[in-house]
Amino acid sequence: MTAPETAIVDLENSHYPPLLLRHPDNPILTGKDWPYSINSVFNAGATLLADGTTLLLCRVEDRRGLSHLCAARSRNGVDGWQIDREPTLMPNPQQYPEEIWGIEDPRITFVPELQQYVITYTSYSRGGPGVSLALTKDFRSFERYGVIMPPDDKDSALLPRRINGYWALIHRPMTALGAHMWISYSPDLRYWGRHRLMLEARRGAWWDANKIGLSPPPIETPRGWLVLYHGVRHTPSGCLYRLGVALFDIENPEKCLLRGDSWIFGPEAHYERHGDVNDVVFPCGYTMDPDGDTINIYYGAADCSIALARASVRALLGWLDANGCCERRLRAEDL
Ligand code: BMA
Repeated sequence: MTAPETAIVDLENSHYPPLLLRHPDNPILTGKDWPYSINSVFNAGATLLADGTTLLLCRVEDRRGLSHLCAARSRNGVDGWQIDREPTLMPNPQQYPEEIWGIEDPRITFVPELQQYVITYTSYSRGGPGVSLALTKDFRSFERYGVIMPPDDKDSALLPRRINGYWALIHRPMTALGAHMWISYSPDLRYWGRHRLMLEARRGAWWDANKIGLSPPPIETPRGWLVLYHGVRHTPSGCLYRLGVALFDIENPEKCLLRGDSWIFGPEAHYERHGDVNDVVFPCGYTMDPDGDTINIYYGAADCSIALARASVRALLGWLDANGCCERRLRAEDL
């Protein structure tokens, strides 16, 4: 039997580098900040508005257990949040029955061609979670396209531009063989096809065995699409949500170039370890600083609050060069 080609951890360097640095003010938003009664706020999409304001589209869970989305705006992306006085986007089950149990986990992509933000979010239907899409120019009025990927599907984001003439959507359907990341294409954002497997959950004891999903929308770099994804480990005391990183070809985003073996960020701080759901870090959005390298990653912590961690794209790529390997080779020997 040949030894697997996974990287052997160099004992001289066995301390994992801190690639994501938590903000000292974490958590930066909690239910106590909200202008109306809620249970919790977490898993927020993020974007920079034209005037430099950071906008978070937060998942807010009420005391029925149902979620809606609410916008919070800040000049510096850390504090001074102006939170909408009322829900910004409510489920509308009369017109969109797939939203009967709420809307969750938005990802925001600004699309220059449309001069609009495209939001993909989970619509929680009787049949399970599906992917819905809405467009907005200002996060005050929204054009809803309804469900674009039927249940059971979630963890979705649109790429900001067409690939070979087609819009590209990353999403995570559940299949009998596991929960893997897929990519699908559309001429008009409504009709989706050419579904391709993009990244597979590993198996066995791996941190990202059986169930993975896209975290924030992919980050476009000169080397390719940098993708942060979450892996879910089932343990006797519950699930552990952690983050991993992979790189995909810029013109052919279903082609994985590098995938890290180790997770790069996991629940450690008190607010990540303890909450409504313990041991969860769940980013749904990032913003890029003017230096073109620093990313501000906004993540839900323990399904109870929103926290911020900063990372360098250059450092993430450097880490992947040192620790990643080609997914296709790994797939053949690992599955
Ligand atoms: C996932 C999603 C997230 C949630 C996480 C942990 O399946 O539903 O919204 O944060 O579980 O509960």
